[in-house]
Amino acid sequence: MSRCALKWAMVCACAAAGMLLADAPGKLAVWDGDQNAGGGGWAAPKADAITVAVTDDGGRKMQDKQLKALKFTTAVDAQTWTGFGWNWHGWWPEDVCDDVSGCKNLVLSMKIVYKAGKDPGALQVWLVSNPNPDKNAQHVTEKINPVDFCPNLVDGAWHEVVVPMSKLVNKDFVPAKAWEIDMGSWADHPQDFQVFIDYIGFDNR
Ligand SMILES: [Ca+2]
Repeated sequence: MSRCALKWAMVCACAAAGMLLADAPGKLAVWDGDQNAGGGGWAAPKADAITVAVTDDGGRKMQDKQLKALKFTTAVDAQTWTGFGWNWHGWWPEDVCDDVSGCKNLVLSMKIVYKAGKDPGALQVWLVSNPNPDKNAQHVTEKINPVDFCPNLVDGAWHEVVVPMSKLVNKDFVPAKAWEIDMGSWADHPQDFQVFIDYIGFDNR
């Protein structure tokens, strides 16, 4: 059993909705919309047209089955920050989390589409660990640009983005208490795009 799987098997105090895939030692899927479909999200800035939702509109197809995905929709003016996040536990109960401390990589299945000339600007992705019980402390990883790990990410097709945890983990984030992923984008130009995320997981490849 890999360390990632072993760690997972040993986690008792940290109740989790994420499932270790039986056929893939060391692979931890925390959200896929289908098998592991819990959670809740946020989107910013606050506007009716800026939303985060679980949808089967735009998700991947597998053997004729339309799979569910997260869909973040945003449209903002030039020089405006926009972003969203998904807490795969829905922020409750207050001590819930997943132990990803033995995992080497964050793995995302993503698709980004945009209106002509309104592409995402400087994308950032980061993880958040459950702050309980020290709620005043920072619990956020380093922010990485997913395009650095997948140069074709904004071409409108599905991509698997593999980010080494070593690029994310810092002194603030607690890998044993992971519970949320966030993404933001800022640009000089207007932005009008959608991010689909079909899978959020961790592995040891
Ligand atoms: Ca899915």
